[in-house]
Amino acid sequence: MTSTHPEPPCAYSANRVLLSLSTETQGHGSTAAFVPAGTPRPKPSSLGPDAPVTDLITLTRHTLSEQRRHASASGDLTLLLVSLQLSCKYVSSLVRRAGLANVTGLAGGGPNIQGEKVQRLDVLANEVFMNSLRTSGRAAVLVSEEDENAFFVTAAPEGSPDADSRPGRYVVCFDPLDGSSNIDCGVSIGSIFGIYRLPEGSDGTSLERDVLRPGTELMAAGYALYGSFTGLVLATGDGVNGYTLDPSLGEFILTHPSMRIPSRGNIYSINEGNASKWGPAVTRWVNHCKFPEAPTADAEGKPLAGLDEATLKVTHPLRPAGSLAVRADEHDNHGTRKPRSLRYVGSMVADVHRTFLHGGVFAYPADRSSPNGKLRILYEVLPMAFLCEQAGGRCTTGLKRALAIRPDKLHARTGIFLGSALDVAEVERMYQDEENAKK
Ligand code: AFP
Repeated sequence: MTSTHPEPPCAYSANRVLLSLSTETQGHGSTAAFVPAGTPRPKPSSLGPDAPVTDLITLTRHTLSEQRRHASASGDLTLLLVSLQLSCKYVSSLVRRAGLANVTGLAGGGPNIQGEKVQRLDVLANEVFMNSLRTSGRAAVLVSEEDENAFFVTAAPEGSPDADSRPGRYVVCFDPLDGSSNIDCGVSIGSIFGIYRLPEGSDGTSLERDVLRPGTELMAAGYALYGSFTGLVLATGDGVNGYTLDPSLGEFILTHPSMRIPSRGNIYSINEGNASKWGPAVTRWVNHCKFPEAPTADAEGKPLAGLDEATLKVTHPLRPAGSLAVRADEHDNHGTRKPRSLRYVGSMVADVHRTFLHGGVFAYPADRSSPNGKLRILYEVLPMAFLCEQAGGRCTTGLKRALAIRPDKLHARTGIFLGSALDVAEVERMYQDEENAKK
């Protein structure tokens, strides 16, 4: 007899992905995931492989099992992650009801510290994160995109509205709702967070010592994506794992273990409306994504025989004149001469998630009108750079490794290129060529 419900409910499907993975290299969607030997594996039901999976690997179970592998772990990070999970689930549920409940539209009260319009959902998401983190007993300092100043968690007196607040040992920098200008049109949005441990001996009261730190000191980072599904992608220093929210259980289930960014991709992602303000390296990179040209120089940058400036003006009209050569190892889309595809959502989480899965480059470069770029270092760039490197990708400002940047203020910004290691290295070479041409 044919069942009218041949597919098990989604919670079980998610773990079925893991059940079917062997320890060999596996295709998962378009991500080739290598599943290391230590990856937990759900036990099949005694009713056989077609029965729902009864052994669910939730995010909390997974972090607890990771914690057991580190003898020095206190369990505090796991508890902090429980608070962050709750925040993401709550924001996800607000987003899902956004068109029905009274949560969309402008909040009123003027622009935020970034000079951007504040949506009602921005305010609610910020309150959700702040409340769950300040009462977690694990957070020392909270930095939010929505708030001008850092919030130093202290134990508040009994009877006060903050009475549940308890300070801990972690600094959490977060963007509670990234891409919020996309809310009203139903486009994917997300939340981003980065976690530092307080330096040894610190009491968690100094902005310079405790908060304004490079991404190389992050101990964990993650993002939640509110799209066609709600996902949470997390790195705690030992690779990157992806979890999918089962709305019926209210649990994030491990579905994408050990995510790896493909080393090359066929997508470039950038706001082309800013083209008139770009410098030569960005213009050159985008032109060659769109109009891959034959090489004019060998892999070392030495001009190919017979190609002089006059000939190149005709054969390579898009090539900037002078020393910016088109080298044999780049620009022709890795030998295919096919233009790359442009994809740009305008929500960093959605653009980065696609880049993690399908490869290519997501870029928000510095330009003439924004010499420091648009994206904020502490709660956008550094967490994403940490995740990217942990997944085998590369993240640069053009000339510097993004993860090594130390912000000089809470809401400092920088330009970035993030994604497939070989594609990002190509952009870096173009920036280097531009620098060399200036000498
Ligand atoms: P909003 O939260 O104001 O929508 O900004 C989103 C964002 O910071 C980031 O998520 C996007 O990548 C970027 O801005 C998009 O910026 P443009 O609209 O200038 O392309």
